[in-house]
Amino acid sequence: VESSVLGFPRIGAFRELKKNTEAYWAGKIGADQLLAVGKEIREKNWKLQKEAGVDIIPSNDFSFYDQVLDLSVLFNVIPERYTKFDLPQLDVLFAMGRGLQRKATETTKAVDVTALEMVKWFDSNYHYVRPTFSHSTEFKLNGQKPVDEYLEAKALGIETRPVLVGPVSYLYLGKPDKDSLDLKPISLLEKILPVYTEILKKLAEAGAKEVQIDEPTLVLDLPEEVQAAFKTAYETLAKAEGLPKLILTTYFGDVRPNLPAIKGLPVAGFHFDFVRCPEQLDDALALISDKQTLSVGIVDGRNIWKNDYAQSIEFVKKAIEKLGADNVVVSTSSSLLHTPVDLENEKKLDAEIKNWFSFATQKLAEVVTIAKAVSGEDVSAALEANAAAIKSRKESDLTNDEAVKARLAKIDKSLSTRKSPFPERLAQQKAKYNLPLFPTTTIGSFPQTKDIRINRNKFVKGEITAEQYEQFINSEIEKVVRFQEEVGLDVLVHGEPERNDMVQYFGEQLKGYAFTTNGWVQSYGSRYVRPPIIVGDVSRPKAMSVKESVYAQSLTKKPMKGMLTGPVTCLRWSFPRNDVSQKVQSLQLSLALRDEVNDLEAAGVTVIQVDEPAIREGLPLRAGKERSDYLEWAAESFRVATSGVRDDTQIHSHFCYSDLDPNHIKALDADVVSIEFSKKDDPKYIQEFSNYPNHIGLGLFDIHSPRIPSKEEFVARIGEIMKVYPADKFWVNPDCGLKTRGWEETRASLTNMVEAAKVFREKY
Ligand code: THG
Ligand code: ZN
Repeated sequence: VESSVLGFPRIGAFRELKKNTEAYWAGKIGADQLLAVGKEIREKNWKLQKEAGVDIIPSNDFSFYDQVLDLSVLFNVIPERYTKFDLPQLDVLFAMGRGLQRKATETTKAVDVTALEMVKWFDSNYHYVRPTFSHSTEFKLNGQKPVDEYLEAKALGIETRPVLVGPVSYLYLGKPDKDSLDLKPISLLEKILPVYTEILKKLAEAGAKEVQIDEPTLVLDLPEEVQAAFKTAYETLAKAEGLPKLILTTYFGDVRPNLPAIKGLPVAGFHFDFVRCPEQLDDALALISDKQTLSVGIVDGRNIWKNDYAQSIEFVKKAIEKLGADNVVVSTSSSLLHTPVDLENEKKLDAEIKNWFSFATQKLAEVVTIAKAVSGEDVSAALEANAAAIKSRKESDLTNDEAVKARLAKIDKSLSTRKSPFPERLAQQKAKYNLPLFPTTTIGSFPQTKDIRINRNKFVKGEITAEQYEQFINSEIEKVVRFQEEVGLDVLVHGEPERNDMVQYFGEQLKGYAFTTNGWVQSYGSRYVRPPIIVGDVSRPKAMSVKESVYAQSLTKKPMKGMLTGPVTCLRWSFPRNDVSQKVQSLQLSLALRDEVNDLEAAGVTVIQVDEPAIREGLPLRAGKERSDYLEWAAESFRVATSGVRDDTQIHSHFCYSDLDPNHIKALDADVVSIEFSKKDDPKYIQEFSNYPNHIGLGLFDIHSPRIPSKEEFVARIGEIMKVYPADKFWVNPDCGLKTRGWEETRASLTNMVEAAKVFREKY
């Protein structure tokens, strides 16, 4: 039985890709050097997998930004606005991913272009750049990245299996461009198949026997025409001469409802994610014909827990019994992109806990060991060590806290309901804060400067004292407060200089969590996160944010927002336990946060924002009971965290990605919400949100881009929104936190935003 891996992290064991990509953007290194770093990372990854004994090793899983964006560039799905500056292809790619604004020089034109939309990759914390099609899109091959990388591996003596996102998923995950809103991307299927055929043919000519073709949309509820597209796509490809074998690969969920769409497709095999949905095994086995293989995704690509070998071996054996050893492959459930690179680089983890974990590098050995075990090879030493680790975790005192369990059992309606309904709260809040119409605010974070990072590192390393660090943080907070007063914002924030990533920051202060020093995972482009790990029952030993917020409030008469991350987001952006339900983990977090919210109020910080940016990504991928249950416990968790306060305490919340149904947001009963909105071009989204009963800020500018919108641009956008939106409910704010931006851009953008708000105050 062969072993396979669907994709390996491409960031480098020590974030080499980030460091060099950002150096390239800053003009500090040239394209050649960046390309060389990419090549080095690929080589390391391939060799690592080869040495681990993996039989089927992926190629074209590398990307300088995003694998979906790579495909858009490869297929020439490049809106015209990116091509008119004569940029080199690498810069076109980055411009599409992050926008580009650049003054003219003697040799280059001025460039000013916004980024394409960035969206969550299914229910993960990875983001892809959304393909954007218009009637004028003409598919043709731009270069041959997959072939180049295949040949690069081959030159190293390593045979690989190239990975491509498949045609149906690629189209369905895209959207029409502003100028072609009536276009349904899936209608482009016939037009795109020739370029798929062409690139596949080139791969075969280069020597590739097999290609992993990812169709993860198969785990979604699909409209009929999309279901039908699978047959068209794969029958067309099967008819083409000289293509490699295709392994139709799904992950992140349950394919069963879409089985009719892929039954009998002329592909060489299928891959299913049996970590996420072990229940689909029987149906998967029934689907496979005697000429096809089943790739059994059994090593978790989304979490860091050691695989339970005994369980996995038994599972894979069931597949072998039905299909025979030659037709079964042992694999990761999804790409390992979503896991940190190497557990060996964690020097500070408690040894007992560390022995429960497995990062991408360790997972290579896991697929290999399981494949060997089911092939009858003697791996007894590995099996014994594994069984001991699984047992140690199950029986550990570190995971159980009776006090937390008892408190959880007592959650009831009274704990999850505000004292009065919104209209009464609003009246009291109006009287207390006396804000103007079109109140302006920001989402919470301000630029995380080099100086902040340097001081944080010094503190972590013990090079400065806690007192010196606190003084530094306080001086940063004061800077941010003065800045906001100068710019004229109405509701202020302290800027979060003390936090690296908020989820990591709170995770480090909660009991029941473990955290890494180097466990980075790509979130988008050059931005990575270090998810903390929930290992046991969660509680809050002491206040986590009160000191900074109280200090910030002491500096100003304007309202200061306390800033917290909500329970669902803390859960989603951590590696969760797999031994208790998500609901239990979320509610445990909600109790810890409730204490923090109440402490903030008691300390005089009475505007409190509890962010739930990840609430949308947590939504189960399919409609049904699991989804309705999720919506219920997610909302309940938020309300448990925020309902302990007085009516005149104003609860804010924030969501990245406005794809969330306004009705779902309503169930949280926050007084004011802000959502990411600047890249929503379709007016129907504004319409959708206009019935939201409480107050709302639809994000007015993209914080992922260095681009500065002018006052006129803000006025135009607010004007558009005011055509359907009641003025007395509307808040003026950016899309999201400003931590990834520089100070200059921040000052310019916020000044223009505040000026625009003033225009509307005059008008209404
Ligand atoms: N935190 C976490 N996940 C997230 C976000 C977040 N997912 C969605 C959204 N915000 C966008 N993602 C990111 C991820 C990382 C960063 C910004 C937005 C970021 N990372 C720093 C970097 O790569 O330079 C490292 C941060 C650190 O020092 O810890 O800025 O906010 N969990
Ligand atoms: Zn956000």
